[in-house]
Amino acid sequence: MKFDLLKKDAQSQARAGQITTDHGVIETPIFMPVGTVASVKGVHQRELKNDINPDIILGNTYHLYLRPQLDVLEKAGGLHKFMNWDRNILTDSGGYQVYSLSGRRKIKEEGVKFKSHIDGSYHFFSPENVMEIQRTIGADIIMAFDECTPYPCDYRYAQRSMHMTHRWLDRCINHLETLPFKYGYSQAFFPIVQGSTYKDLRQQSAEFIASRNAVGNAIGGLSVGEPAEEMYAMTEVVTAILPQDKPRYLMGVGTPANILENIALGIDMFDCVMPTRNARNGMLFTSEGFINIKNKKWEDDFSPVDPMGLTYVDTDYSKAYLRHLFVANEFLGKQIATIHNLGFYMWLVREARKQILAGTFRDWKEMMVKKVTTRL
Ligand code: PRF
Repeated sequence: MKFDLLKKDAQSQARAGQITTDHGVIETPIFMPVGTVASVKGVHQRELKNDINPDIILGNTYHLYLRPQLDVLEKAGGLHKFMNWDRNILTDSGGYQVYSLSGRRKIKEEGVKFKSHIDGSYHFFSPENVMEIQRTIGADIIMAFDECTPYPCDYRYAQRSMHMTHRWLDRCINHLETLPFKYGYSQAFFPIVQGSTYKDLRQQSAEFIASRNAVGNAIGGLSVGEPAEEMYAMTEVVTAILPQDKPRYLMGVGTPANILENIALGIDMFDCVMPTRNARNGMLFTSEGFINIKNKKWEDDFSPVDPMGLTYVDTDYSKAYLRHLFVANEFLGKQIATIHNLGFYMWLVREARKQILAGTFRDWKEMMVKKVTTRL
């Protein structure tokens, strides 16, 4: 994997860059649509590629390990072939999903014993077996196995957890060295900064992670319920320490405003279920603000879903029609809303990149944050 930093904004920490892997180029800042179980929910790969057009999508180790399971993925020749997606994929390590999804879990130095949310069976994740699992899934970027602390989190717990995440990181690195690539292309490995909402822990963690000299670095443990201002404060502390010449990935973030603010703080990569999950609940993001399409006020509004026309669904359908689909609980409503929201998120990061390259990012960002936080 290669990262070229193309431009640094003069009035903020924002950056425009380019990541190159064996599955192609990723222009940064980037938003990665979430395809948890080898599917971006409700979206055909053809639409994903032709209409939404992301350079990279995300999959989850936790889910794919439980279903369809590794033997199927291995027989398929890896996740790209299995799901018919020939661009980049990143897999999260399960270091977040075991805490947020699995019924019962027990965290020890050795690893985490957890109960499947599907059938209640027990499983064990360690830094070592999670590296093996991610080799078999075969994403282009794979993540360290970490512990994502909850919010709020007392200082002692956050400190102990951070040190364990650091020890787990070295176990991931040592074990990866013994594991060859499986499918003829390489995989980049990103470690994850933790440290909850404590500035000194975040500093320590960022220094530790930077010292391991990985090709890219991630920030975890944020967007777990803390106020946005605390998230931004932590991002700022960490990006000041992480190397400039490596991409920075802020995991599980966020709203359009969160993304813009974190781009301004030097983040290059984002993922979040918000555009897809909220779409299925009838919430649409637009460049003028967000709307609840189920609202009665759209009942006879025959204007396009979004006059910007970022994706074909925006102009092929009216708000009144889309509202009807939601009220009638038709699949098609969720599908249209998902394509729309992903189209908007992709536009947002692409436009941010253009503004960074043009030297106009900060003023544009200030204006956009006001718009995207408006309820229409
Ligand atoms: N760790 C991992 N994945 C994550 C997170 C984390 O802390 C978060 C936190 N927002 C989202 N996804 N491994």
